[in-house]
Amino acid sequence: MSEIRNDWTREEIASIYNMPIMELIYRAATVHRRYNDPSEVQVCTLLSIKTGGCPEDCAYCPQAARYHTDIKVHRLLDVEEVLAKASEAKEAGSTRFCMGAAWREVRDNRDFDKVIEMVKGVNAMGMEVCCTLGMLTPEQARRLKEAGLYAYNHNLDTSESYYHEIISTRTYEDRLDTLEHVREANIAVCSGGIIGMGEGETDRIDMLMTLANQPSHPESVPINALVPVPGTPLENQPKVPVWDMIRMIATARIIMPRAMVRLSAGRVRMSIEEQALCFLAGANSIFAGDKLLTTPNPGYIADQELFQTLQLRPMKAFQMEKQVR
Ligand code: SAM
Ligand code: DTB
Ligand code: SF4
Repeated sequence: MSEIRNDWTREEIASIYNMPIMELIYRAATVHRRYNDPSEVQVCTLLSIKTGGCPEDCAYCPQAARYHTDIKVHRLLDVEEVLAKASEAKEAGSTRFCMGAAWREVRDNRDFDKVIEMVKGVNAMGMEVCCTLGMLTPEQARRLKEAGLYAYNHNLDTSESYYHEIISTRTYEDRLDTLEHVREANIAVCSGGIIGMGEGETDRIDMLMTLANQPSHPESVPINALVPVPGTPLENQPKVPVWDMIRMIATARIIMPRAMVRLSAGRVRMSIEEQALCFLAGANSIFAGDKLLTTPNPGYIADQELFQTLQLRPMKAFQMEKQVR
């Protein structure tokens, strides 16, 4: 049941997702142990290098210019400032540093030149460097790779059929095209989604199917619980039940056994016990630091307690390179 496959059917994934929860956690934990060291968790730090003012209309996003949210908008940070933050993150134990920009797509301008310098600088510190900058052309992906980019985050967010309910300013096909450009440049793909946006179970299953049936599995799969931000169209969405997060994580783990499954946005509303169930179900990566891009995240102290209580160890950098598929 747990070999690496890219031909999962909707029915197979649905029957995994809907398994009795105890059985599901047990099966996912079993797959996790076969392919990964369950005591290791990758610690990544996020930094918003350009915040707000985005022309897109993603219904969940506080950074879309058209919604009135209470965020501190700023233009692209300077290279030195970003490298100083990366060095702080390294000191605090992060092995991956991910820089996010509120762009629809990358443009070939001076800002992109600056991002290239940031990538070179973080790479030189010995951290895995990741970016999430919106859509990329094949040439831009190659340029990032040359600068030392390790991974690129570009989420599918939801199923193809629910996508237009959430975003109207681009298509699912646009997303898949960028993922292809990233893959072809030999950059590790980081792609996942968000739950709690009013989608149905079949949308969640379809999204996982699309991810698992890519030509190769994403190296990492972030599972985000919607952080409802006042001023966005999804501000009143109810909290995602932890059991739904566990089902998503466990299913992702079973169908993509070697991927880093990241317990991403939403940890701030979860107890240590709830997060423990997510790790048991196969999550092996988190974002650390008191801020995600614009919203709160458990801080350093809380996560130290989490690691100590659960007796987990932060993973070393570049461990996945051994397993290039
Ligand atoms: N602009 C680029 C893009 O959209 O690809 C990169 C930055 S964007 C903020 C990165 C990801 O953050 C989105 O794809 C989405 O999955 C996640 N995200 C944004 N707002 C969120 C929220 N309120 N709750 C959970 N995840 C969110
Ligand atoms: C991902 O899947 N989650 C992170 C990262 N990739 C870029 C972003 C979460 C953002 C949550 C909302 C915010 O802080 O602005
Ligand atoms: Fe812009 Fe990305 Fe936010 Fe969409 S998710 S509005 S593209 S920053």
